[in-house]
Amino acid sequence: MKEIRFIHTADLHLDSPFRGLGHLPKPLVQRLRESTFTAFQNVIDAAIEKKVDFVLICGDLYDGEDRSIKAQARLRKQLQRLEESGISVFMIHGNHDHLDGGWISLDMPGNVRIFSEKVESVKWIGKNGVSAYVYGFSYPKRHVYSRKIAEYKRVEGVDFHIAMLHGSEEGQGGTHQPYAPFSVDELLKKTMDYWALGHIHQKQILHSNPYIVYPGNIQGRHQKEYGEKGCYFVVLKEAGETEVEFIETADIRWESIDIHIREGMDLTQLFNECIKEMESLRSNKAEGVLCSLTLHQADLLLDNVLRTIENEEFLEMLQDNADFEGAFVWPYKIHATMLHSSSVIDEKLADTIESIVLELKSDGLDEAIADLYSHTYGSRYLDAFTEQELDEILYSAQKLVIDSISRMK
Ligand SMILES: [Mn+2]
Repeated sequence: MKEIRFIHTADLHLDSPFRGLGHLPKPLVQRLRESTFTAFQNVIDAAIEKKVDFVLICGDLYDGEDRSIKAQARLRKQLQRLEESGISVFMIHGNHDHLDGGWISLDMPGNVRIFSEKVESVKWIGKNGVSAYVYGFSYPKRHVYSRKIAEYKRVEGVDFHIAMLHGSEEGQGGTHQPYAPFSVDELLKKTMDYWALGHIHQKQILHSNPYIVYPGNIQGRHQKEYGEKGCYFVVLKEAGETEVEFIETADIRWESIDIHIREGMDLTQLFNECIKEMESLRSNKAEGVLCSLTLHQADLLLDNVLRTIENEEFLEMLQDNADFEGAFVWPYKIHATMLHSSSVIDEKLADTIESIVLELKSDGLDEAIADLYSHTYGSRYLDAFTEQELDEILYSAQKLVIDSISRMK
């Protein structure tokens, strides 16, 4: 039976600067600055190990528009490893690494096909005669708002059809610019066997059979890009059943931990619980984990314990024995939330406020801040709020309302 094996990756953001982390230990900062390269090496290792036919790289290879020479040289080195293993590479450029720049370009090895700004169809023929068309285009400039999807046309005469596209699904909102918009229905109408997407950094399978996939980025660049990061290994089969497997590639993973404080909890208990939760995040691979801790209802702690949290002594206790070689778990921040005292206002009113907060949590808050993200300049600089940050905003709002009412009494 005919089949094709490939790796689908996107949003490498090679040489991301990891700004604003100067307060972290030096060896950790060094490892973070190296992490996009390490993650890409992990992608290439997987491609070689899985003996794939080709690798699809769906845009935003470089983080900066200036495409540092360092990033290009190291990308080339990894692509050469694929060339030595007889693996082809299909590559499109996205909004971060569009074609309209004044940078110096290093030539890529002969196994690499870079798509131009027009939607192209490139024929691929494997060793055993299996054939495919790979479709795609590169961003000619940073902002591409047009419906490029209209230019994708299936060309008959091969076994498989694989389309690459750096763009956003319509109506997703969020913080990503609405570049090269499409709807899932539109993609399905093109009757491709696989849609290899890029642009959205959170991995998502929009459709299966045929698969429409955002692999997400290969390495989280800050706390909002948390959880597993990696690429997809795909086996397309003639009979139609496609297999997809997620492969984690990040060198450092961002995570968060919630600790619920109980009345009478002492310092040792709190410490042990934090350590236990941190250890549960430890990876069995060489991956490091950076975590933030949220202590809920921290005002239930004894005053002298609470003080060690406020003056960061407690965080330093948890950060002891920092070793940033291989796998590690390291807490970089502790956040404490306080249990509000509802005795200052009457119970019924407190319940009403609580239910409004819950309502906002499920729906209204997104709507309330939507204008920020549709703003041309705002959307460029703002990242999406994490669940935790949304909780903090709601908590502060709730506290503000309760405090104001109490003062009126
Ligand atoms: Mn990107």
